[in-house]
Amino acid sequence: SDKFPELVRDSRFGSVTPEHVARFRDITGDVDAAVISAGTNTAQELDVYNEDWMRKYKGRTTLVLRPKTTQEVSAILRYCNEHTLAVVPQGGNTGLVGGSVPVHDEIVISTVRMNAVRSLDEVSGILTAEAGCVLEVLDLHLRERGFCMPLDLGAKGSCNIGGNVASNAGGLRLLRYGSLHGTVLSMEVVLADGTIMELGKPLRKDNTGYDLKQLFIGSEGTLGMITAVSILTPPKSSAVNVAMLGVKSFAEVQEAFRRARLELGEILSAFEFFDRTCMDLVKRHLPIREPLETKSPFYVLIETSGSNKDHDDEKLATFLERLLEEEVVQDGALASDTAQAHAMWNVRESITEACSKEGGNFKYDLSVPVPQLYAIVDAMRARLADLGLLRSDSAPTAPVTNVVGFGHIGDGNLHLNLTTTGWTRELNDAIEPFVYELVQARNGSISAEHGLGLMKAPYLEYSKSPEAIELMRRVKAAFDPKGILNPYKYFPRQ
Ligand code: FAD
Ligand code: 2HG
Ligand code: ZN
Repeated sequence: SDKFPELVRDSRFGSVTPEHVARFRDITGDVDAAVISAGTNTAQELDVYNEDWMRKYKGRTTLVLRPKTTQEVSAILRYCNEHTLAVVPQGGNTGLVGGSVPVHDEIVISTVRMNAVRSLDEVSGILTAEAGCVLEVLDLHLRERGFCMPLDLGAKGSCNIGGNVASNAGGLRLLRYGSLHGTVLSMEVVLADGTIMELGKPLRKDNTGYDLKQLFIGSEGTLGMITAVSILTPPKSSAVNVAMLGVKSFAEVQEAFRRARLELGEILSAFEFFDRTCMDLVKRHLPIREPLETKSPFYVLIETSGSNKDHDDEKLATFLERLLEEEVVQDGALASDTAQAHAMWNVRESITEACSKEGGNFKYDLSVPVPQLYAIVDAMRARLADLGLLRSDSAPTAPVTNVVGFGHIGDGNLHLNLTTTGWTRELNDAIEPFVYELVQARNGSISAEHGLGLMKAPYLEYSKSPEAIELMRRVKAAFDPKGILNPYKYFPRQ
């Protein structure tokens, strides 16, 4: 299909036989929920695991295993390794780089049935949960006990904590609580040969040797299966305020950010931006009303979290007044209650879904120095217009219908999205590697948070030196000598 880079199946890998399936049924106690196979289930039931969230990538597995325990994962992997059967670890299957679905007939090992909370230390806030726990379920579990998850993302209703850690998800709270490299304290993993390991300890401090768990954060299923995670969770804030601003230019988005850091200080917990086209798409596809009266070229969403409502209210109101007075912003509104705060967040969190409703999506999540972030969007628009590929009055049938920019300003992370009439090679070649060249020229990262997966594997060299890639290959070989874990992804093809 046009959607895929043409990848030849690696002939070293075995194919699934009825004997293999019978063995997996033994391992999982022959529970119906544990084995989904072509022999027993429909193609649609398999499609759920074969096809990614964007419907851009589709594999051809005939077998999905959904183990319940770490011991089952261990027995499955030991067997797969012995028989050189390739596997894809999968959580909520919300990944955006084609990493969570098979390319050919790799066996999917899903964590969705491993969803127990093992413990919460209510003094330190250390939570230990199995990999298949849904992020939002964990957040609610914690909130009832006075804590919250240190990460939040639009996919929270279906992504799994194991998938979050495997993809080193960033999200909407990173500005405040930092990345998973800081908050994940330990994890339980199963290596390709079935060895179960505890990496690190559920302690704040542990300086005993190489910190091996860090390698698994962002490893995207290439080093082993993560089966449980211990994570440091902060107390939930008793006062949360949200404001939306409308500004005239990207320069003013930056000025608003500079001022927010200065004037909101320790209570600033999120600073997100999106452009006018994002607002239009969200309104077109979802039952959402625009929170501001004036139409602006750019919008900013600010959240503060603290422990003293009156203090935070006053601080945010004063901040907004000053910015309006000085004409840094042209419009602004404070959410007056939780419902309004949710409505404002809803606009920002719905951009991904709105883009997907427009048709095909090409997604790039990039880091470059903040002052140059939006120049990437402008450069992409200019190139596509030059090539006659960008829809406009003079090109009414061109395949690229929108080019939008949004993202986590506080983290220097741009989401560049193109909505298109489909995924063709011509389009792909017009965009890539052009977009990665723009990033490389600014010493940026071609993947700030979504990872490499299948999509960016060929382009790793735009962000990493040949020496670093070679060392990564040696690490991979040490953990997974037969290369059965998530093949075809992550590394450039040799
Ligand atoms: P999957 O998609 O199932 O898997 C992701 C990768 O991890 C795959 O390579 C898979 O093989 C591997 N993997 C999964 N589970 C395991 C495991 N237990 N052990 C080893 N490897 C495993 N990302 C952000 O960073 N920030 C955002 O703000 C954000 N917002 C999003 C909003 C929407 C609406 C959507 C659809 C996606 C968003 N994402 C975001 C993408 C993001 O990476 C994820 O949603 C999430 O972290 C993936 O979790 P998952 O359980 O769905 O993993
Ligand atoms: C977000 O920040 C996610 O909303 C998804 O990382 C970004 O759809 C995207 O490109
Ligand atoms: Zn994001």
